[in-house]
Amino acid sequence: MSTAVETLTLKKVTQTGAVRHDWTRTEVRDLFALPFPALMYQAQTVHRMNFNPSEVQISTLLSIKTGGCPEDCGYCPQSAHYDVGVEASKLMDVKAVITEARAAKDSGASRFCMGAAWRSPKDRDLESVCAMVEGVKALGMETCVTLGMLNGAQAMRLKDAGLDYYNHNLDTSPEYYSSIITTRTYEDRLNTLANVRDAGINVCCGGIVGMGEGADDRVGMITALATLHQHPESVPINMLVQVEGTPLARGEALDELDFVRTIAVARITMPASMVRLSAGREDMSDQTQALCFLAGANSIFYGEKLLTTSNPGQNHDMALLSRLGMTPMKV
Ligand code: SAM
Ligand code: DTB
Ligand code: SF4
Repeated sequence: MSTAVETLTLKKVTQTGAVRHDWTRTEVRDLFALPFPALMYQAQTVHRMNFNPSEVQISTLLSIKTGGCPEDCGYCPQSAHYDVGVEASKLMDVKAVITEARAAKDSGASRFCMGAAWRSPKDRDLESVCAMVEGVKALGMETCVTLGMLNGAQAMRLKDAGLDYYNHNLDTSPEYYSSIITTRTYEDRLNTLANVRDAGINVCCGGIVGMGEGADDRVGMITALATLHQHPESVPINMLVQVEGTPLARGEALDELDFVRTIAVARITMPASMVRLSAGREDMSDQTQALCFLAGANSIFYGEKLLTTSNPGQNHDMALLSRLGMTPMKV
């Protein structure tokens, strides 16, 4: 891209500081194509207009219902379609969940995210999840759940229980989606997101990078997220964790700089959203993670486990933040 175009794009993004919902694929493609220093400069500029760049929001994840999922998401160790060795479990007991949340709070997490391997929740299970949300909120933590597809009434029920965030990812571009998942559509995903939004719950929605997608699929994914009527308040960008037994276990690893670029473009196009450096940190060097923070990531999952796979240890993460002079964000 020429310097003139570069400067023009920068002006458009940073002079207004505006949150735009009319991003075109061409504009997003142009951002991805910027020379790395120009891209990082734009991302940093936008980041600093909206956030303290030294602060990182910390969320802890707990799998409240593991495995045995009827969906066939090609990346997921919890799908019943693949032989991964993840043992399917029942929905956890409410008290046990609250004990875990208290421990997460004591270790410094401000948000507790509960994930269930469901296509969509049954009404009786939803009542138990609502009790978990109420209990975790009573500890003074923010709550997030990810339970699969929701209808309008289910979203309203979660809102009544006091839920702060619902995680539901678009995962990739509309075009690549059916290569990864066949048991539901992009449209299904968008419908759930609309139900969550209509219920007044904050949206946590992002995707995965490194699933064998093309560069234009990353453009398509970010464009889909950045053109939602309201941007997700939280945008998790996951690096695929290749799990043996899943169809995506043996794909070619992605250039980590392309992952950093994806974070930067998410930051620029969704300037007021929290961008989460999500799954995949264990396979990343501290230096790559530092680049992600420079690119505008300001949230991480903290704790030794994600849902079924491992995450860097808490001591390692605290040491990394300290080496970078960064601090956990208070709620
Ligand atoms: N069943 C619910 C759903 O799919 O919406 C909630 C749980 S699901 C595990 C939440 C998200 O985790 C997925 O949308 C995907 O983005 C992410 N995820 C799952 N497996 C992953 C993997 N191996 N690597 C990176 N991200 C993964
Ligand atoms: C998200 O985007 N990433 C988290 C959370 N939302 C629920 C899940 C990552 C799961 C990684 C694979 C596993 O541990 O099973
Ligand atoms: Fe099930 Fe969610 Fe895993 Fe897909 S990503 S298989 S819906 S748990």
